Amino acid sequence: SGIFEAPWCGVPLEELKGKNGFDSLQPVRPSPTHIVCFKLPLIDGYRPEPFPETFNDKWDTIHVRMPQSPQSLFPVSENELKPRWQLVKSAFSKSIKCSNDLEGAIFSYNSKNSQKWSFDALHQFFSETLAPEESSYFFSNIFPDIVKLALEVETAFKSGIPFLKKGESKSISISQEQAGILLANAFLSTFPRRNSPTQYSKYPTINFNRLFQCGSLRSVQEKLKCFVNYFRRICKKRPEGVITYSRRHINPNALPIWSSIDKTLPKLHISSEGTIEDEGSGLIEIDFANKFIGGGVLGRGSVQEEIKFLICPELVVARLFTEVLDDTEAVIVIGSERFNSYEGYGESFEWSGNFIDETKRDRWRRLETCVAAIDATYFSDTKLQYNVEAINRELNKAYAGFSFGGNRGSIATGNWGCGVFRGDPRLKSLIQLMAAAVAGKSVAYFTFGDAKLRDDIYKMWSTLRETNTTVGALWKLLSAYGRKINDSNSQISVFEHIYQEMDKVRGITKQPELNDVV
Ligand code: AR6
Repeated sequence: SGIFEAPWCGVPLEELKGKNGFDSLQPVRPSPTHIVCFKLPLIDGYRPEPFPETFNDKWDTIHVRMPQSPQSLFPVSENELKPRWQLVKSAFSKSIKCSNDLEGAIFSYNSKNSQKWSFDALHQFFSETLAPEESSYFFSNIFPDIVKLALEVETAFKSGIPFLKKGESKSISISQEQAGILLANAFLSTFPRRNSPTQYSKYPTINFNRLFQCGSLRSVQEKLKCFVNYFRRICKKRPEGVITYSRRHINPNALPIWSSIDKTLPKLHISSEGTIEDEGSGLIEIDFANKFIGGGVLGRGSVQEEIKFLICPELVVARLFTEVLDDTEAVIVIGSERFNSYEGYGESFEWSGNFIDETKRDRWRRLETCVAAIDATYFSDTKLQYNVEAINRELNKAYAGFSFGGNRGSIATGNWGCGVFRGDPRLKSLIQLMAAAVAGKSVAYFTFGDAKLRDDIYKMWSTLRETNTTVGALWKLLSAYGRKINDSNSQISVFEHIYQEMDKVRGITKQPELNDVV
């Protein structure tokens, strides 16, 4: 390979861009399955205004319990309950000058249970990570605005935010400003009952107190920089756009019958360089998710999903209302903005400055960005991934994340499920191509530096296209491989198996030649 050789194969990326038709992906129209928390139509030159305007508190199991709810009570002594929101307001009416003050304020309205550890990561951030003048700048200039933002939840959400529950297909649209208000509350850890290990065990954590308690990990300090930069930015200039969060549930009887799909694999761009969020931006970006959306973003992890959520903090809002994902479910977020640049990965993750997102907006003022979260299976025993049940599960999951907005758009993906979750990228690339074929979408695949993987997948894809191998035929090859690998001691790889089987079929259709017979 010469030095001028391109790092990619297949169709050029430009050919896959600009075909998403963002307006039609998920229109912003209020309905029983689409809750819109701002007034429509949006008026040019004005920020979105909250909707509804009349107060209608929702304190039940199908709505987020909001911090300002009068029904949220907190024991101040053995036999006295007080509205918790009053405690929050009074905690922040006092001046907060350092992380100890902040810890004290947050503890004043949180149960003893969530105070088991001290906020060591937070203290380290303000005493070591930031320079003294940066810390004092934060507490005098940024923090008061975060408090102000958080307290606006009273006017910004007068009625409930529904949960996106298991089995539902439902969307929530909020303004970016409302997202900021929710995140400011998460930062101050005001969401009631969300720290209890049992009550909301089917939901991700949302209050930041967990992150503040996350020890002395370098990457946690870098996470705090991401959030502080986000708050600095939105407090200085309130964002004016809107975001749609959707949960998609595919009914079992609406799932593809994989063995009988007669489509062939879709167009592919495959590159060993570039990332989903940079080169893939503008496409449907796949989030290599945890079934608890956002994974360890408010804890210790900093791999693909967490990093995406750190550079686009509005994605973290999905944790507030998204119940743990089931096998045929995905979350789609349209319109989230990127605020941060980064370097490194995992333990070496670092905030590397501000990021100005110049993506244009759709007719509902959403940035034309789309993230589709799908959680792969974690394989402690990697052999199990080749079982037909496991393959079907991943096919259906990918299909849930890819098959929206009609037959257009392209998927930006890569080694989904093949890092922390230990999957085989050669199998997973085929699974994703098969799901994209049924969803009618092209694929941009980033191998994250692995040129051999790029070449292997490209060669396989080319062979399957040239032979017009259908998704159904490929599914049969894969399930035969699953049986072979589990019933025998065969060490053959999935790609070798496919080539061998295809050669056998060719051998049958070909007229046998003399030396073949001998
Ligand atoms: N662009 C393209 N490819 C990437 C990128 C990127 N930005 N980042 C990583 N990769 P992993 P999983 C490649 O381990 O196995 C989280 O905690 C790289 O080759 O993040 O599905 C979630 O919350 C990497 O090894 O995804 C889940 O709990 C591979 O993608 C869990 O991890 C897989 O990235 C999911 O683990």
